[in-house]
Amino acid sequence: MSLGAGLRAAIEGDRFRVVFQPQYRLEAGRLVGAEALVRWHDPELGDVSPSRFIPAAEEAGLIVSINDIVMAKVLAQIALWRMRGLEPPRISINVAAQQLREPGFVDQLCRRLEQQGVPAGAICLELTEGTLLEDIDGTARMFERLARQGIAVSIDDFGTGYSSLSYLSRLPVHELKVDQSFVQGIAGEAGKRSIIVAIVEMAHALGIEVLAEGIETESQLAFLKERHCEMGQGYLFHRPLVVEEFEKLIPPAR
Ligand code: G
Ligand code: G
Ligand code: MN
Ligand code: NA
Repeated sequence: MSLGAGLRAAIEGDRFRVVFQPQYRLEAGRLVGAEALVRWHDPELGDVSPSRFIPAAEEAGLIVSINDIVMAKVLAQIALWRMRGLEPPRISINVAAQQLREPGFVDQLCRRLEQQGVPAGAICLELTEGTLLEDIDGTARMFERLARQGIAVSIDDFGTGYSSLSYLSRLPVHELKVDQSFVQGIAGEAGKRSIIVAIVEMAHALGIEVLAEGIETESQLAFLKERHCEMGQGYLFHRPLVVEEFEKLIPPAR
């Protein structure tokens, strides 16, 4: 079976699950969020990594459907937590630029939030930088609409794409996610350290917070704290967790 056919069957058969990777404020060590990440177990293919099937889904024109399923699952989960008296931290959801460009995206998202009784501040949308630049004016308009609704936006994999710094000043963005390749180069590569320092300084000059991904060691953490990177996620804290494990980390509501 091809990946594309497998993905179609998985969409039909509701075979996707969502895991949550905790995000921390580095200085205080406090849980401030989580990234929702999709997982796919296929009866024939076994566990397929998103790094394989997300590109395949993009090619097959299925990424919007899959992201939509993830979005629905996350909103339903947040609603369930809130019903049980838990106040989950902000959940970041990966969104394709393609999806953002669909007419009615923001309206539909707001409607779903309302239906589920989930406040806009409970989620954050993660977008990768490359595709946003293709239509900078359209992107700016869309981000402004999201900002008006109180929905935060984060730029994922920052530093790996075109990283035109000037476009950032035109977009209402709340957070930059420093790509893990830079974090993993902290110990050995002066160039990677310099890029992190430059990203943090530039972000702060624009009033944007920074989250580092892929933190695996104490020395990476120490460097990032010293350079005033606000937040982070990575194996040092937790791997992506199934719902039952993640919710144990949510402190009881006051
Ligand atoms: O979780 P993992 O490291 O295997 O993910 C690999 C890549 O797949 C990451 O870049 C991650 O952002 C992406 N990914 C994971 N879940 C989703 C999702 O729900 N939607 C999209 N578009 N990408 C995802
Ligand atoms: O591109 P995106 O930021 O969405 O990718 C997040 C991916 O990175 C997830 O698939 C997650 O499993 C993976 N990841 C998260 N933390 C670490 C880490 O500390 N080390 C490594 N190697 N991968 C990580
Ligand atoms: Mn992401
Ligand atoms: Na990333």
